[in-house]
Amino acid sequence: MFNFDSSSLEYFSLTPAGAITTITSPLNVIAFSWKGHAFWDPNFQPPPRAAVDLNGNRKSDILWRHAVSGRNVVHMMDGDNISTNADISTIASPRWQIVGNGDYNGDGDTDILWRDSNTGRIVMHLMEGLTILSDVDVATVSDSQWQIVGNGDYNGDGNSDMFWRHGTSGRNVVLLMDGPIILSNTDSSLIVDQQWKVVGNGDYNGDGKSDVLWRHGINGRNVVHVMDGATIVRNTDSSIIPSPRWQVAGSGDYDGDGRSDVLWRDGGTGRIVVHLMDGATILSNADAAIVSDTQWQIVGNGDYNGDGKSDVLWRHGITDRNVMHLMDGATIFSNTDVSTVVDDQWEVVNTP
Ligand SMILES: [Ca+2]
Ligand SMILES: [Ca+2]
Ligand SMILES: [Ca+2]
Ligand SMILES: [Ca+2]
Repeated sequence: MFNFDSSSLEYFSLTPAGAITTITSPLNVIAFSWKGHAFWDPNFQPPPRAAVDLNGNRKSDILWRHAVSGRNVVHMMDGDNISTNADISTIASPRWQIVGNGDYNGDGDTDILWRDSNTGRIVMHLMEGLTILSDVDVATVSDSQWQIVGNGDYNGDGNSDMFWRHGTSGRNVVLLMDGPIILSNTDSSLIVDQQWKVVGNGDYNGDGKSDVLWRHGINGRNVVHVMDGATIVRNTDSSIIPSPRWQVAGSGDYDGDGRSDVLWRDGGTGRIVVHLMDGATILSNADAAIVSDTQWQIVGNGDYNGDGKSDVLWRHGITDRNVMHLMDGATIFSNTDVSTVVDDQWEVVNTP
């Protein structure tokens, strides 16, 4: 019926009543679309998922928790604009802490993982926008030495998983998840030296599976474990940054090449440096800014404007201003006040 040859591209549109109109398209347009969804574009790639994206529109949102009232509020973001500001739940007991924000069931909407710090009970809230679709027990991990240090998708099946580290034994365990169901629970490594800390979870080599960035608190070695589920495929030194003043303040894909990068901050001078990564290799090392007032803290790394590049959310400890840096690699192309949330008991949830 339709002839999509390269010399005379055609597309059609559907009216609400279903009538089809064919149109011979000019060059360089998407062949046809329906309800905003493009079809027949051989170059079409869905945009990457964004961190902390409760409504699945590929733009990160901001999840706030109030330490006293227990209110949990979402700021749905469209770049530096708050498009929706709404309560999602109230969980008054301060024992309940958010320990993970991942898309555990792979439906595109970020879910919320809670842990009762007394009993170790773990509960998952599967989210759809502002709605808690289900509230399910996952497990009880009563030994509080077990901490979740990562919520990446380590096996690349589209469902976020959990990376646990034990604070005395040094065991590191990957739980592969399907929603609240633990598909597998496997020891990944034993790293007894507690100076080794997980400081980043991202897909540093761009194979669709989250990897783990380790930093040693004394010798300053930074090591990337390229992961395939619980298996360490490669274990490679990336850099040595001995000064403990330098800390990883963010891990996201700041230049949008499909590989996670690392944002460093010197806690003394406030210098911000972005390492664009390819696995353990630092492709580029560029200064982004100097934010010398250490009351400014990075509280979020997500793609808030949906351009495929991670951005940075700052909160000031005294003025309570919240400022967004929209990023393109190490370049801050927009620096805008998002809001002022004056009550210091409000904290941006920023899980590993
Ligand atoms: Ca997974
Ligand atoms: Ca990877
Ligand atoms: Ca990148
Ligand atoms: Ca962005």
